[in-house]
Amino acid sequence: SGEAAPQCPMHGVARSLLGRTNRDWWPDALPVDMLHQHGVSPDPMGEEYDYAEAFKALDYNALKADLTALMTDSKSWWPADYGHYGPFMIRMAWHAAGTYRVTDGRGGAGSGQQRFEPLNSWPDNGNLDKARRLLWPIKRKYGKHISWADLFILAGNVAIESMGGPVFGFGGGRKDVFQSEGDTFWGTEELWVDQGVKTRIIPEEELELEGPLAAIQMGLIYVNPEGPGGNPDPLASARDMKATFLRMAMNSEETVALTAGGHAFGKAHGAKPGETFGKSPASEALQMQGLGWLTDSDEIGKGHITTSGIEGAWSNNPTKWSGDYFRLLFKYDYELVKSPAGAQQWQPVNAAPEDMAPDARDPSKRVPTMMTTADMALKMDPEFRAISERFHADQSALDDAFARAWFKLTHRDMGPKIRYLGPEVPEETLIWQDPVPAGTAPSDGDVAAFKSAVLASGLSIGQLVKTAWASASTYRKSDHRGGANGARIALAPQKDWAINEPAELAKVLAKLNELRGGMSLADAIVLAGSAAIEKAAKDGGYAVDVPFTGGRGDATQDWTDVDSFVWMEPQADGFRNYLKTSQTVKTEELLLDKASLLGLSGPEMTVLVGGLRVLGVNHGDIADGVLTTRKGALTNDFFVNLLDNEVFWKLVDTSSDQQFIGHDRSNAGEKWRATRTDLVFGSNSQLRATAEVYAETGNEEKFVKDFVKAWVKVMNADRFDVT
Ligand code: HEB
Repeated sequence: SGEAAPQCPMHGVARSLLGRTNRDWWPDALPVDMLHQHGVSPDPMGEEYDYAEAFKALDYNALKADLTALMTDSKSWWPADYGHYGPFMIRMAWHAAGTYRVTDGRGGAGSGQQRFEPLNSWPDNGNLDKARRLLWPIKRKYGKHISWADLFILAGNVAIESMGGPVFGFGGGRKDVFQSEGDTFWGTEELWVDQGVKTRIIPEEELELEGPLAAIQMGLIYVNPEGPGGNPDPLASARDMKATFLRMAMNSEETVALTAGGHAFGKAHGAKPGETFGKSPASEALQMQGLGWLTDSDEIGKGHITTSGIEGAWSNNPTKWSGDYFRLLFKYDYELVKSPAGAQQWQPVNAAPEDMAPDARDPSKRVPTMMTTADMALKMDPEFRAISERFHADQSALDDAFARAWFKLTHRDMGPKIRYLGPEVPEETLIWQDPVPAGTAPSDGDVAAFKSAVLASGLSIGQLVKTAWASASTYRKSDHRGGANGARIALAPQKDWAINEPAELAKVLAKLNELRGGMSLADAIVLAGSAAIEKAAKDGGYAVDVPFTGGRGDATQDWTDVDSFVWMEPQADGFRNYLKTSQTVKTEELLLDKASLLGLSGPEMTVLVGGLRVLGVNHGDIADGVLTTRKGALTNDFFVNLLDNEVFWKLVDTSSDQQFIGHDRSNAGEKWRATRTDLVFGSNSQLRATAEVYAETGNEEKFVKDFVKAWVKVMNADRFDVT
């Protein structure tokens, strides 16, 4: 694909898992989430609310008509530039979706996060509070039938359509959440972009994007429009654009199409110095009612004055889809100038009057157009330039590329196509949707026959459970990718990941293929794991059924986007006691991160780790954490032995903090070995409290039942076809 190979996303300077969080930025914020402890949900819609059902009852055409009317219904409290809110809505939708990062699948438009801190107050989201407020009457009208998250994206689509732009489709189904997502790492820096925080890519200092991040400075969605750290260097800006957009799952062609297509519309705002404006919504006074970036309530009537500090439109036709962006970019030389707010920007030299833009407030006036340093990158960087020249010469190529890239941008975090709702879901299947052909559930007879065959096959309990885990545990709830459906574990790149012990895996898969008959490999992998767990539970003294839901399909290599699966390779998997190389984040934090992406609770994570250890699924079959003498039987031995007062733990050697020996207090002899992800269940008070439950006399059967429940949850995490 010509893109740089992804770097290990957890490399660099030691840091905590979440870096800086809302508590650091707004220590005085009302701690509403103190009401949502101990299983209490902040979601006022309640358990019985089914968004997909509610969406199906939506009058979709009426909603679109209302959105179309909104675009040109300028409100006195925030007048529309050029009498059209379209560009503003596109920027809002783009910023909602543009936080997505393929590294951990987090960010994105999927849950309406732009309503909450930190995103509602990010410098880069300046004044988008007004865009969201403009949508409120429509949100109120359609209520439970349309989520904010869907509305943001649909408003962007309608905006594009209403200005004559190309749209590929819309899928609804983004269910709102009612609190700030607490699991997303936004960075460690103490300052924001508008406070002069350092830029994140500086080759001379060997600085590169840290961890899963996909933005170049704290508080930006992607790159600094004025150039890296404010330096107006288009080539360095191209470098930053490539790095950040790659992590947004966009290649260079998509990056050029999106940027040029987006900037066909609207203007940048920098008519006054930004310091004269108020604080962000989260920092503003109560009476501002969640609006920010205004000097006082009088300011609100004056409309959109300064946001980025850059001033002007990109084209002479800012509310109409056209090729004017590239026409002007290539027709003129651009010189570096300063906006009234003091920002670095580029202006065409000797622009003809007809190539000037209308004034946003006074259509009778013509004003110069501009380009940001990032826009100049599309002309100055040789790779970008070749793409830009092609789009300049072929408008229909730009139409198609923009429409497709916009659709991908706004739907990338929705997972399989089966999750899309509504009348405008495109027929065409796209490779980034990770398509899986529909499967057929095996009959009860086939299930039973396969289970006995697999248990008699000579494959160990550990091998069977490990393979099922390896297959299903790629799932991440952040962007609904991965999982057991499709059996992509048998395809590149997953089959070759170090964590999957490729040679061993190939042997297991060959055997399962031999035994599965007409059953899909994806089903066979899961069913083999279930059969092994039933056997192990019986050997541990408790016969249980592991519920199995068949019907998974097998994906093909051709329809597997290898480049984007590369990002999903686990750098650690505490459930298999695996750590690829030492990371910037503690190994137990990586376990927590993985559990969070799997959608597990603390007890679910705990019971799974304890069970998987004694079943023998450790990577490379290392002995660490196998705190049992009955390996292969499903018992609570891990918890009993971990919490044994007669054992004390010491580092194996002080050159690494990863491995420990458990010594018998009576003779100091070695009894066990363990890693950080084992000992954390004795060390962390909250995890210890849960570990105690599973070690307690009388809870042996509860342990087995809870393990099976959590196991089945992981096996079925991606079954959008049945749930
Ligand atoms: Fe953009 C706007 C930058 C991409 C769409 N942007 C804008 C601005 C700036 C920018 C600075 C201004 C703001 C204010 O208001 O002031 N971008 C940028 C950059 C980038 C981008 C740097 C990367 C390269 N965009 C983009 C995309 C899209 C867009 C991708 C889509 C697709 N934007 C946009 C729009 C606008 C903007 C539509 C306008 C808005 C208004 O008008 O309001």
